[in-house]
Amino acid sequence: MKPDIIRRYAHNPILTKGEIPYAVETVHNAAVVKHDGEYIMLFRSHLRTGRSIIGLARSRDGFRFTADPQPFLTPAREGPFAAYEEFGVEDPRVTRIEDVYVITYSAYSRSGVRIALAKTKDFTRVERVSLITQADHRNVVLFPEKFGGLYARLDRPHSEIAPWSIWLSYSPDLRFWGRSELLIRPEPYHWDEMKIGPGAPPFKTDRGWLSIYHGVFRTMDGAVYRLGVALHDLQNPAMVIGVSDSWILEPQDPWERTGYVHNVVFTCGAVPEPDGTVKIYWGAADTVMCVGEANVSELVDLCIDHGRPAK
Ligand code: BMA
Repeated sequence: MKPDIIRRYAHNPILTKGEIPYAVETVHNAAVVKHDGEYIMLFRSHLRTGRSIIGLARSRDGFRFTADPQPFLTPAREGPFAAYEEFGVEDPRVTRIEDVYVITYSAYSRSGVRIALAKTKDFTRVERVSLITQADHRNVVLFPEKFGGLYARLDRPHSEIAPWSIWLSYSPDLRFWGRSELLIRPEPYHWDEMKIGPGAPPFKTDRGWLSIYHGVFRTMDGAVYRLGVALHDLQNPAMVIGVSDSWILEPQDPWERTGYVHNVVFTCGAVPEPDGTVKIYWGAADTVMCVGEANVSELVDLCIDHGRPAK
């Protein structure tokens, strides 16, 4: 049998609700970055109200994490964010831009789901900056570099007319976004035909920006969430060099197949390492956190040699 392209860590799941020092029901969909020699994980947790908050855990090796005593980000109770976070904060992503960590997360309220942007330098103090979409956008991931003087992001607007697709937008200041265009569409009768969305923030390789995204297929038993990869041109992220025809990870382990939502692997973060591997983190069944490793060059090869049309 061909080995899996993502080698699952032998001791998955790496973080579960029993290891969190405050009351939560799940630990999933986490962003991970390296900061000052530590791996910092921002994870989502459901409370018993069914609403979500964001916690923080730390690790020296990227595999064994210890959660901080208090949550990192809970819904704002006052100010301009409060009305849009009343139902919870979900699915954070973190990108280091210059010397600041920029966090994007889903803000849920009776007005729908929007994306909020916050900044931190040290994961101690966090400052909310702006709500950067209207309702019905999710999965905003930022590129760590500017293109022609503009910041860039991938995201996934909600649409009843077209299958939910990956879009690109630009901003001069991380607050105001525009020049939006559709880049990648789900492929009909394919593992990602129902919807796709950006997963981990894109990271640089010698052959392009690698983006790990999620794709959803509808079955008689509900939706199945898997992960795929796409490669964007280094100078022009609007140019999609390739989208892998096949998924790179699907629910397989018991905790990926069964949980709060069955058959889900969902990434919000990946950490490329100096040795040419990447640690990919995923929430399993919306219940626990897992990690696996892949060779970056093999993921890039998949996009180039086994690609399918982007749209
Ligand atoms: C998506 C989001 C994710 C979740 C996934 C599977 O729509 O809500 O946060 O992991 O569904 O339930």
